[in-house]
Amino acid sequence: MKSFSRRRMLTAGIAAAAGAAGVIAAPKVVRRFGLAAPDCAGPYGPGEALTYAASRIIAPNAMAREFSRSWISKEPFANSLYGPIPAEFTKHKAEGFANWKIAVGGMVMHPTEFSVPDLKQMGRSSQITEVACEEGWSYIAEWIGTPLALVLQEVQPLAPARYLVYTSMRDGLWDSIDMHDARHPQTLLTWGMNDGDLPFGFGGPLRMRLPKQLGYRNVKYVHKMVFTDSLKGFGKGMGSANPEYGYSWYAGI
Ligand SMILES: Nc1nc2c(c(=O)[nH]1)N[C@H]1C(S)=C(S)[C@@H](COP(=O)(O)O)O[C@H]1N2
Ligand SMILES: [Mo]
Repeated sequence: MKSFSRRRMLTAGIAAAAGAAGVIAAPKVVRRFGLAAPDCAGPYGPGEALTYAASRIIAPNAMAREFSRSWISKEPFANSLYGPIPAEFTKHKAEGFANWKIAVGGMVMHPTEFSVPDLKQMGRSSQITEVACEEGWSYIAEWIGTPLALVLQEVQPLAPARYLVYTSMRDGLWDSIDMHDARHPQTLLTWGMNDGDLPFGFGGPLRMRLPKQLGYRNVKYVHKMVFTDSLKGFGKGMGSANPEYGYSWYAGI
C-alpha cells in the first residue's frame, strides 16, 4: 500500500514536472537529472524520456516476473531473421560455433575476448521469463547464461562508461543498455535454454537476455560489446538500430 501511494506520488510528480515545463520540454527535465534516453529527441521524444526516467526513479530494483516450470511454453516461437548473412557468420555456423567469441572492449580496464566455455566457467544463472515481441506475441522459457555483471567484474568498466553497446554478427543488429541494466541480476549472456544448449533459432551460441525489456532488445548471436560514455558515435546516435525504425530505445516492460 505504502509503495503504491509512493509510486503514485512520484508518477504524479514527474508528470507535473513534465507538465509544468511543457511536454515538449520533458526531455530537458530528465536530462537535468541525468536520465535522458538517447533517443529522447526522436519520434518517441517525451514519452520515451518519461518511461526511462520513471523506471529508474520509481522502481530502480524492479525485477521481471519469473515463472514456475509448468509455465514454460511447449512451442516457443523463434522469430524470422532478415538480411544477408556475412561470410564470417556462415563459417562459424559451419564450425558448429566451436570458435565463437565475444569481444568486450571500449572503456574498460581489461579488454577481453570470451569463448562460450569461458563464460560458462565464470558463472551460471537461470530464470524462467517471458520474451515479448513488440508485435504482440510472447512465450515463456528457461534461460540459462552468465550474468553480465560477472563479465563487468572481469573487464572492469572505467568510471566514465555509461552505456554498453552490443552487436550481432548475423545481421549487425545492435542495441545498448545503461550500466544499471548491465548490472541487473536478470541480465544474462545466454547460452542455454530449457535445460539444453541455446538453439540456433533462439540466438545460440550467445544471446543478450533482458527480461525487463521488449523482445527486440534481446539481440541474438552477440559477438561484440563496447562500453562507452556516449552513444553519439553509434549509428544515428539514438542508442540502437531500433529507434532508427521508429521503435523506442528503452522499451521497458
Ligand atoms: N540478431 C538478431 N536478434 C534479434 C532479432 C533479429 O532480427 N536479429 N529479432 C529481435 C526481435 S524483434 C524479437 S521479438 C526477438 C524474438 O526472439 P525469439 O526468436 O526467441 O522469439 O529477438 C530479437 N533478437
Ligand atoms: Mo520483435
